[in-house]
Amino acid sequence: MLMRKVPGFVPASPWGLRLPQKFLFLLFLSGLFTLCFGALFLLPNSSRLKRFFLAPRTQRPGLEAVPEAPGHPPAGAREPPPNPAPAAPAPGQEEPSSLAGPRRRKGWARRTQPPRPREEATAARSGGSSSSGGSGGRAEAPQEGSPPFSFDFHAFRSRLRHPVLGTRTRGSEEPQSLVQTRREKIKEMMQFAWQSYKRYAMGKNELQPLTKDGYQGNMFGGLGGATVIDSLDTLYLMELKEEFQEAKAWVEENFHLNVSGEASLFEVNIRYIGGLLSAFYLTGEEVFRMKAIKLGEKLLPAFNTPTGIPKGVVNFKSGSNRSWGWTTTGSTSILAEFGSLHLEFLHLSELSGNQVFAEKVRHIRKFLRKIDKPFGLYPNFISPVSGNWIQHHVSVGGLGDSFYEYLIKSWLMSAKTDTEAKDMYYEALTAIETHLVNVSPGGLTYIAEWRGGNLDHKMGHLACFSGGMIALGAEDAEEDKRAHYRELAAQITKTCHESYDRSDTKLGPEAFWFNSGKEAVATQLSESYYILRPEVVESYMYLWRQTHNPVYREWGWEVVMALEKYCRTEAGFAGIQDVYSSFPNHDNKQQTFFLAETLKYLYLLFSEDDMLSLEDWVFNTEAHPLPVNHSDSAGRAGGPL
Ligand code: DMJ
Repeated sequence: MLMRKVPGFVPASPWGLRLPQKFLFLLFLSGLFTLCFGALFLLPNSSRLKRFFLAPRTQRPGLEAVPEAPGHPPAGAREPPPNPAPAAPAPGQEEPSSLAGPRRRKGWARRTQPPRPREEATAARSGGSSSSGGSGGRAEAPQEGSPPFSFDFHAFRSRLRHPVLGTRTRGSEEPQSLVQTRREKIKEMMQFAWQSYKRYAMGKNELQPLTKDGYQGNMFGGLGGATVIDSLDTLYLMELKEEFQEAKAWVEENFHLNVSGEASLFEVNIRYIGGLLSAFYLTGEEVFRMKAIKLGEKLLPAFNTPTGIPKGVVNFKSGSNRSWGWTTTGSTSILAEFGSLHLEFLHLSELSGNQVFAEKVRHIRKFLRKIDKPFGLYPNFISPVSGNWIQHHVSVGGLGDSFYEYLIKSWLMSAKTDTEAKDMYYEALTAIETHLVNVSPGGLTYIAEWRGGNLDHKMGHLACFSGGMIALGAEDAEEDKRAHYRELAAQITKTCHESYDRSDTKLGPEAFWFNSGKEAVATQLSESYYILRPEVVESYMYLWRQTHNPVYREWGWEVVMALEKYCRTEAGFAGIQDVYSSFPNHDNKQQTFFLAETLKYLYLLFSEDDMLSLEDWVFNTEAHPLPVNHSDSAGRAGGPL
């Protein structure tokens, strides 16, 4: 309001306003401002104005001060390694993932997502598919206008409690102890296995050491290099730097995902996705993260079933799925297969920002939680269509094994927050102990197999991982059960050692029985083979870490000696057809899990406990280390884990 000057009147302000008028004017102005600003909140989400005014919060303060990540870089790399800009796809190479993060800026990738409006967050969580698990399909790209996702590798590394490779592995002035000499021997075996593969079979899935060529197989949908992917983290861990660089270069240049065959959901997940995830978490190299996510997307059609329980086989070309033909009526899903996705899929969500992966496995968990279980046991087969159990065959060995493993490891990987997994694990273990665990007349504890109430008094080599699993889970059991579980783990591991010790080669058979006066031995030739499997040395490693009883290192060394004597050939390691023969025939296959698991667990058995500390890492069922979801110092958790 304009005031005329009146003689003798002293204006109340330089603008000539009286006090009440000034008050009214300010009131009007503030009302106008409130109205305009408030209107911004009523605009649609995509409004540019809204984004302009409500600027995204960028990185958390203080991240720049995080010190360099500890660890031991591979040859020619710094740690943390630089962030190479993603290369353009070579001709014939796949396009980048729809979930690909942005080209990384200088320094480590950072979690730069601003808080998002509720409806955008919901869309991202559902990944554009129904949450029932019945729709599957491709994970959605981030919504237009939503900020690009990036993973804060540096912050992740700063939250680890121990250096990845431990504190006492480098530059030690100590004289070579027996333990160090033995560890070096295992490293040499890995080097030999890798170099043989590289020489005769590079890029193929497995080495055939007798014919000195490669084997492609049909389990991986046309993907190649299973041995490369399965070896990455073992090479890194053993500081075989040149070899690691060879493997990494192959992944960068030759690991193509535009394949069109039929693949095993389980095998691709535990070997390829697991191997790539570990390689990323160990090195921060973007190529591993990107390939893991893109491959994870290719697995999603397996979940297109009425129940959301995935089928075992996915067709990479058509996106169709099917069950293994050999299962009952050819339409059955296998507990160990659909129950061993949880760890990797949570990490796929963690590293992509897309919740579709986590939703798929959480749905499986909920489904299994609710469904009736005979005597609390989980049968090995279920219909992904009706959701009913098929047959009542229960086993802690093949077909069931890693389902139980993933329950306790989900609990541990969640930094002990996933109480559902914990409860399911201990309930299942109680049922197993009640119905399956037996002691032989000779005093050997074993886990039998259950067929609708009848027991097969046999244990598969695969079931020998359970000593390690029960030891791992013992510490979080109810207090009055801890000692009992430690003892159970030790007894089962001792039985598995007996199955090795009672053979001529000191290697264990594929299955061993406890009947007709026989104990811990195979009863027929068809079960007498050994294919470089890891489960027994896996349990030695966990039992060693828990007890530091030197017997586990002695037993591990017996295996090393036997591998050298009976499985080493001129061109790599091979399985043997009869562990009870002093001159066994070889099987012409150097399994990928020999490099991923057997040699890794042996190496860890002769290393310090803080190398891949169990406080920081869980091993997937192919022995690929995945990090525990530690909160940062401000209590912020890492994401969906
Ligand atoms: C590996 O591929 C995995 O450990 C899987 O869980 C079952 N066993 C083989 C090795 O024996």
